[in-house]
Amino acid sequence: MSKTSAQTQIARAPLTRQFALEVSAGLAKPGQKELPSKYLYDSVGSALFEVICALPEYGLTRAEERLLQLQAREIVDQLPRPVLVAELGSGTGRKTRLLLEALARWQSTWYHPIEISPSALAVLRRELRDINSISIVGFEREYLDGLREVAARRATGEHLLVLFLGSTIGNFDGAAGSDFLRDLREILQAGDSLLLGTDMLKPVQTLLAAYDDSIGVTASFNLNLLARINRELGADFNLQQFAHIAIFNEATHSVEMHLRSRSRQKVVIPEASISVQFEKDETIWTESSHKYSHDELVSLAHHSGFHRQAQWMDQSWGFAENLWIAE
Ligand code: AVI
Repeated sequence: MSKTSAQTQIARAPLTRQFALEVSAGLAKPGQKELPSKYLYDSVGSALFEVICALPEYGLTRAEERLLQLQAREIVDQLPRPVLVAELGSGTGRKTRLLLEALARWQSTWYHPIEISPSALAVLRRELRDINSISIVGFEREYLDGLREVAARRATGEHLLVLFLGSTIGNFDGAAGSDFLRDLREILQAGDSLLLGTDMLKPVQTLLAAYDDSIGVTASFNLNLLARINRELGADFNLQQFAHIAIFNEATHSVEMHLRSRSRQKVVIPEASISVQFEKDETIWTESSHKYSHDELVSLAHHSGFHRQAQWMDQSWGFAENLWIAE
């Protein structure tokens, strides 16, 4: 083994350990088994997510791109100056570029993507390096830890703009979304801004098609989580024995992705030191994607300590870009 690969393995060990612990806790849960949705995004899952964004049934990403194409200048013109930009989760940079180019018209800007994946940060640096007047310094951290670092770097009089695009906030389960926004607000100073992308409630049929597309990309994205457990934790999930399902939970206004066991079966996960029994039709809950109403956004802003400055809506899909100011 080369020195570099030995070092990489040592660095990866705690991450694998954490993955094993969370897999074991989720699958040993009494009642509904579950797996954390953040583990959908290894390199295969991230590539599949890119394909999902291009699917005709999944209008969310295109809607947000349309909005930013039309409104980036107007959004940026509402911000206090000078402004420092932090982004939670970096994506491919396509949407961010529109905002940074609009900002570059009137100031040179520090841009800090915060992202736990080093490869995603590297892609972003490459994609955005040609924008004049933008200096990029990324942080390989959990969202709020990274944001604390950015906040600590601001110069006196400089405002902070936090970008949280793509309705990623909708993937926080239950109250975790509003708790997260409250914690985020605590890091900000009054007058700082948050640009929050939110996917809106829409007909159930449209939602179910978006999360269970006709060529099975979302199914592969979901099943890849079991394949990842096989690859990284030595498990023996037979992928043919699980089916992807998407359901709309009327009580929580969320689309849920599950993996349904097609038969009664046992799966062994050596690196997590467990074996798991599945009944026929029992499911593993892998992701929630919350869909927002106007009234909910009003109360979410209020309860997390923000004033709603402006909102831009893509009516054809139902997606909102919300500009909130810390009170
Ligand atoms: C990243 N996130 C906003 C996506 C969503 O729509 O909730 C993840 C996704 N899951 C299945 N399709 C897309």
